[in-house]
Amino acid sequence: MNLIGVVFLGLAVPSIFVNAATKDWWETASIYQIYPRSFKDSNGDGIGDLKGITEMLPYLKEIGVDVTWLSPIFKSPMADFGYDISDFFDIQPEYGTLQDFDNLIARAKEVGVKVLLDLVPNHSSDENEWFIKSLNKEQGYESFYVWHPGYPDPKNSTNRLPPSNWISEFRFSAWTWREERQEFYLHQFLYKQPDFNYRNPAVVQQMKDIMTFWLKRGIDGFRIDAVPHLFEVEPDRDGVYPDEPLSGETDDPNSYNYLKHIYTFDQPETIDMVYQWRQVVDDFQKQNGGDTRILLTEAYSPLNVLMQYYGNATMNGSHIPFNFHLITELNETSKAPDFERVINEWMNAMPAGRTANWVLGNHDQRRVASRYGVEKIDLLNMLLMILPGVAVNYNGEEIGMTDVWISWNDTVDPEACNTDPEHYEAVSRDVARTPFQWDDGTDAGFSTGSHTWLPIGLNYKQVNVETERKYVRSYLNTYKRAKELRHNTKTFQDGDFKMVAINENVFGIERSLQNQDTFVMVANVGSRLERVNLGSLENSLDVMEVVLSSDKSPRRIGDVIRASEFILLPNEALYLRPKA
Ligand SMILES: *[C@@H]1O[C@H](CO)[C@@H](O)[C@H](O)[C@H]1NC(C)=O
Ligand SMILES: *[C@@H]1O[C@H](CO)[C@@H](O)[C@H](O)[C@H]1NC(C)=O
Ligand SMILES: *[C@@H]1O[C@H](CO)[C@@H](O)[C@H](O)[C@H]1NC(C)=O
Ligand SMILES: *[C@@H]1O[C@H](CO)[C@@H](O)[C@H](O)[C@H]1NC(C)=O
Ligand SMILES: *[C@@H]1O[C@H](CO)[C@@H](O)[C@H](O)[C@H]1NC(C)=O
Ligand SMILES: CC(=O)N[C@H]1CO[C@H](CO)[C@@H](O)[C@@H]1O
Ligand SMILES: [Ca+2]
Ligand SMILES: [Ca+2]
Repeated sequence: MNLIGVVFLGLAVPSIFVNAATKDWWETASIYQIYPRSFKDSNGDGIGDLKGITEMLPYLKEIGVDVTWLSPIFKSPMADFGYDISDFFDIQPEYGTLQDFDNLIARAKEVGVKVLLDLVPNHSSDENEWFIKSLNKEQGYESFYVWHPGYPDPKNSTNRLPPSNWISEFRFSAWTWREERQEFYLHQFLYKQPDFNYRNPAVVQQMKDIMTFWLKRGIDGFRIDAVPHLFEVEPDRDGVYPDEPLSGETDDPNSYNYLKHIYTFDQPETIDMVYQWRQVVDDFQKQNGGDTRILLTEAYSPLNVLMQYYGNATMNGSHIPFNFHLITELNETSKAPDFERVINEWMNAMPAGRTANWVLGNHDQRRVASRYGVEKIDLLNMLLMILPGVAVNYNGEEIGMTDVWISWNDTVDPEACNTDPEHYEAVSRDVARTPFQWDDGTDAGFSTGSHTWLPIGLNYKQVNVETERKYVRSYLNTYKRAKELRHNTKTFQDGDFKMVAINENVFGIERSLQNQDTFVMVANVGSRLERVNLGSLENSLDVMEVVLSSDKSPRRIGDVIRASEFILLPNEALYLRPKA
């Protein structure tokens, strides 16, 4: 061996070693959102619960989930299905007890799945004792929420006008009058969800205490809800809140989109709050040991704002500022250059040393199979698994569940109920919240009861876990196989990333790592046959072997293609590697 060889070897070994040592568990994690009300009902009341989740934890392991986040399970009048919390320290009785929760955590540790809880810091329920105390101006709680007397109505002496023109996300004024206190309170969501006053240090401390309480019960971190809504602009010296300007987007004065939310959304103080919460989880780990506890933050904000969530030179922030661009920027009409642009945009915007993440769906969005079309289910799951960083799925995506049509009578989502029978379908989130489809039996195996809280999807006889386990090329098995590659292949975890639009309809992704197999994903998002040449991806060799193929592909694992010329069918997606 010559000297150069020795030098290279000497450099290469430590760099691989360092790389392996610096990737923390969460940096390549697969995250799976469970909507507890719809996952598994253990007692036949038609509502999912904690015992149901506990029973199904081995399933999460089966499909390669590292960590699950549970939508809120705290005590709540359920005006917004748990996003209106009346007691942050207890479990909603329909879902179980604190004991059931502890059992869930214990079982999750046995199975090897981590658990995150959904922190809803922006607001509580109006039935929360803190709100009642604030309403009565009890000492220490006077300014726990945002109160204002509003203004006399010149046209009607018994009426008061709200402090500003602000509108709730769920329509109508964001201010509601309370006779008891002779003041309005602010609610950026339902009137049942009064906003906390984050300019009050007692509120900030209260939220940190909530976090510590659940960390002590053994959870691995939090998904934090509706972060951009935390702060509103401060009133001026005369106590006046400024009106928001009209957006010009709609004529409907009760619609949230009627205004430009320059005073109630993405206020600069929000970023610092996220950094403070990071400190809470970091401190907890320092004091108690164990794996890193993580923060996921929900914000539908512009890219430059999202990047600040990660942290700055002196402070760390959210481990995972949710990247919703696969939801908000792409859909069934998107072309290959759109995919390339949207995905590379995030990669290029990320500050050095941070971890990418990709969210395919959640409880507030139509299902991915309905947004992109059922023929792209495999393609999108394969895309998610080969992208670098953290992959986030919503329960049901792995089996290809679709939106379920819900009649006006069956509609329960408050965002939809605040509209009318003509308009509810445009905003209803019920369609993606129907019970999980476990098998082809009664209530799709979700429940044994005679009634479920939302109807079961009509396609449950075909689209369910038990049936899909039996077919090699089911959505579920393709998902599992993609997950296995992601988990067990160093290139998927640490490899460099390159994405190109090969033409209008075909994109290619290459993951490569020194001394390891290169993997390529190629996909046709268009509706006709495409003749493909992978030449624009540097490391592809000419003869490649199929490692995984979507349901729309005639190719099987082990089939060989010539990278310089092959045909892709519409919606066909392949994982390839150089043929040994
Ligand atoms: C004046 O305001 C009160 C309280 O909002 C309302 O009940 C009443 O109907 C109003 N009167 C008129 C004439 O609009
Ligand atoms: C990082 O953020 C913190 C909290 O907002 C701020 O105090 C600090 O000045 C920032 N540091 C840099 C280098 O921007
Ligand atoms: C941020 O977190 C990383 C990973 O835990 C750590 O290495 C780094 O020192 C932290 N940075 C700051 C500014 O605290
Ligand atoms: C679908 O995505 C494309 C770009 O990817 C965009 O131009 C178009 O407006 C989107 N359509 C909808 C209905 O969101
Ligand atoms: C909806 O409910 C109303 C009142 O219960 C009933 O009269 C009506 O027939 C129902 N409509 C449908 C489509 O089920
Ligand atoms: C996008 C969004 O608004 N997500 C959640 C934000 O908080 C509200 C109220 O808590 C929830 O209803 C949403 O699901
Ligand atoms: Ca139940
Ligand atoms: Ca707020």
